[in-house]
Amino acid sequence: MSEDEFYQRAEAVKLDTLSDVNDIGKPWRYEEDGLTVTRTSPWSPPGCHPVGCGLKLYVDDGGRLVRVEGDENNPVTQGRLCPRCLALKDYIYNPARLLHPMKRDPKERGNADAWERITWDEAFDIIKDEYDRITAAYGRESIVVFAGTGREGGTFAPYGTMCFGTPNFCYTQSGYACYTPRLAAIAYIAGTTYPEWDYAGALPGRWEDERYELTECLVVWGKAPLESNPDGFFGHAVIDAMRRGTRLIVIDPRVNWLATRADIHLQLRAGTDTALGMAWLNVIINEDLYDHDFVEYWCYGFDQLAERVQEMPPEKAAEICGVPVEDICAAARMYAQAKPAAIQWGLAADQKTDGMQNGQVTVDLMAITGNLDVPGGQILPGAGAGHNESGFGFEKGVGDELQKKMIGLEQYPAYCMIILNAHADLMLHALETGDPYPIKMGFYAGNNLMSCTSMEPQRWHDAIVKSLEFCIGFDTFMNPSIEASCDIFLPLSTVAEREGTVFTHYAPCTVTAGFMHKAIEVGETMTDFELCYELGRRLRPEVWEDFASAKEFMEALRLGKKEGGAYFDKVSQNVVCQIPVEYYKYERGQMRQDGQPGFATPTGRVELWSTAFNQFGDDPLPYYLEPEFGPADPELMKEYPFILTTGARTTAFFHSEHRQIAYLRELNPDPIVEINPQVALDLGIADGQWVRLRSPFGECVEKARVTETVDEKTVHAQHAWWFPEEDGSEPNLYGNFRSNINNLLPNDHYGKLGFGAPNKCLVCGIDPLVENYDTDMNLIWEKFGKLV
Ligand SMILES: Nc1nc2c(c(=O)[nH]1)N[C@H]1C(S)=C(S)[C@@H](COP(=O)(O)OP(=O)(O)OC[C@H]3O[C@@H](n4cnc5c(=O)[nH]c(N)nc54)[C@H](O)[C@@H]3O)O[C@H]1N2
Ligand SMILES: Nc1nc2c(c(=O)[nH]1)N[C@H]1C(S)=C(S)[C@@H](COP(=O)(O)OP(=O)(O)OC[C@H]3O[C@@H](n4cnc5c(=O)[nH]c(N)nc54)[C@H](O)[C@@H]3O)O[C@H]1N2
Ligand code: SF4
Ligand SMILES: [Mo]
Repeated sequence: MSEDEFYQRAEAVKLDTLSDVNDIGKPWRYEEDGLTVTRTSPWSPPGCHPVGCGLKLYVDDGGRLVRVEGDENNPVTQGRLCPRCLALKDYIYNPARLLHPMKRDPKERGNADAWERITWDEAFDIIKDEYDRITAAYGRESIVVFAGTGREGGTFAPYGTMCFGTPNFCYTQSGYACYTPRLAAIAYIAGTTYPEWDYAGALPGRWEDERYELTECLVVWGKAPLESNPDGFFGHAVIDAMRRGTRLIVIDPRVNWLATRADIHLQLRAGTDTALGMAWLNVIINEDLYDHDFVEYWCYGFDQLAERVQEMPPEKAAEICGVPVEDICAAARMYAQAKPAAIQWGLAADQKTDGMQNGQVTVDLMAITGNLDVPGGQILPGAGAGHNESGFGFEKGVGDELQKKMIGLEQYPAYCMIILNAHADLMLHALETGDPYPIKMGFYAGNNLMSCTSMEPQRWHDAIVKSLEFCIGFDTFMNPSIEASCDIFLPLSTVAEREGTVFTHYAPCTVTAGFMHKAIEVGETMTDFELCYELGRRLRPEVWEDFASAKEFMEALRLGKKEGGAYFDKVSQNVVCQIPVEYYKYERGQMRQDGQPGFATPTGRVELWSTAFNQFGDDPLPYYLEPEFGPADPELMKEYPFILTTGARTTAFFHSEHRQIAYLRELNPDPIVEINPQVALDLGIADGQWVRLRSPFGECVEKARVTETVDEKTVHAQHAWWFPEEDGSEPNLYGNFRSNINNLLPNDHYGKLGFGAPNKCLVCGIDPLVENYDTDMNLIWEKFGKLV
């Protein structure tokens, strides 16, 4: 995409009208009780998805943050905060936080004591020398940017495109098994992007707004929004809606808080959602519960879909999923008969080999029930609102020739092109083997792959340490990946130390646009925008000549304007703005660039028979894949008799972060695995006892919580554990591989289009241990509790 096109698209998202939209609450900064209060809308770091819960930062005369409170003026969050923002002070002033650049001799990688403080200038000089040397010898494609989840750094494509000029910006979770399979499913099937549940977030009158219709039935599917506030969605909106009468269906192998309040809880076997979705389609079609008008005028391939789902009668799904057939039918009827109804589909949809097909059946359900683009159903962005930041600077910074070298582009174009990302599993192979070409330099942009992002983390560790001649970490704290593999460390600013923006739902389906205001200064830190700009213009001045400052770069990329920061300064005073939403856009030609009614697909309709899937060589209709490592292999089940699901979020932590925050660690001191009481009895495991978890790929230890939240077939293990209080040097590496559930999970088991991974549905065995690895909370308080 050219820059001109980019700015046009930014206009399509109505970002240029922000200042006129609305002006909510008190001024952005004011005095109260002798303190300066700054209202802000945080994103990251600390890591969070782009929710931007309204936050007030209280700063004393000495410029120190002394208190945080929720900002009641935010129209969606209304003052509510989770523990991580409440503990912000303990994160910012934590004694383990790193506030200056550092270098280490590459021979000393893995030695936690070998770091040496340097200046920013020295850091930039070293990086420039290494960049010039490595790109001259191996080309820019030999650089990989390790990307993570949707925090600012994690999705910051300009690091790849404009700063280093490499096509290899790479999110390193196998099969890109987070969000993008869902996003790709709707993009290929309906030519739009992630459909969020309409919780009236964008309407000035919120729930009472006359344009809104209360969602009669909400399906929370493989998602735990109260704990995760995922992808820019404020989880408590579910409770707000329930209080108004919304009925709930929860589809989850675990009993989570919402499941206990649901009308129907389908407690299915992990990894079998696609079968369940096909059975819902079967019931809805066979019982004639679908929206005839929508199907007739706006869908393509209905008859083929109707025929395909005959292969999955509810009785068959009941057997596969382990759920009573009458519950499957009752839930499908309840969803289809409610007007409007919505589905909140979560991460579990992606984390299976047939993740794309799971996405496909979900979009099909939303479509044939007529819930797309309607009040109280699923909101969709209008034409051109792709606002694809991942393309920003690609032409100028990378160029067509180098783009073709993106790892995985040839084999998995449906994956690599949708989000301009190198393929995770093929990147691992390139690091291990030098095929198709050597990877020599790395940069961690909000990624801790050895503790969290990546499966078989020892493989990633060994490949990176062996392959990379030079590697840079940019973070708030030291972490195992940086400790093991970096030669330079650069310090990162937190939300309280920075300016910026936060668009809920990653921009296209934004309901609120928030602005971050700088309230304090700590150490010598930079933001992702600042580092990208400062480093980029030193490495490649020709790419950066159009931007006068890091702030102007931020203004251009996020707001589609270039006014030296003046436009940002003006609109950011709003702190938070609602972005107008429109419904039934497909009827009025607002979903397609050419202004014709319908959807932006080749047929102009929602493609239940997908021409895109067909073109990419996959089945155009949904199909269910039985998990490869599961009951389909009875021999395997003898050794590994349980189904392991992993990574359901807790409010205490964001992935591998926050283990140094004593208040948060106190909430969850040890890595927890949930085991059913009957299983505990059979295996002789007591509540609180440590156990070994093992799979054909590896093992780790976690602490048993004996609980009925899981049934007798299922165990659930927390992910992303490491121990910042322990020795950081190799081989201990902060205990990184001891309780790392990703030791048990494989790479290379994705679907036909390159997406999906069995990270929430693998087999595992459990052995009780006599050893006790309990965290000493006194040590945590001593080490991390006294703020500096
Ligand atoms: N506090 C906190 N918030 C976070 C994060 C964090 O680390 N901490 N991470 C962020 C990120 S990157 C993401 S992607 C989101 C994810 O957030 P969500 O989409 O909410 O996903 P999870 O919390 O992983 O899991 C949600 C539910 O899926 C269930 N589940 C497990 N396996 C299956 C299955 O096979 N089928 C079904 N139907 N359900 C299953 C789990 O039991 C759990 O209740 O959260 C984001 N928000
Ligand atoms: N078993 C299992 N594994 C999983 C999951 C699961 O459900 N089960 N979930 C997976 C999912 S969905 C995801 S998205 C990945 C997440 O994986 P990652 O996104 O890699 O998350 P972290 O490992 O926490 O590493 C992120 C690092 O980024 C830093 N950081 C935070 N904010 C910023 C920022 O704004 N800029 C920069 N430069 N750095 C920042 C943090 O301090 C931290 O050290 O994990 C995956 N791993
Ligand atoms: S979800 Fe929690 S950490 Fe994220 S912005 Fe809201 S209160 Fe802060
Ligand atoms: Mo994620």
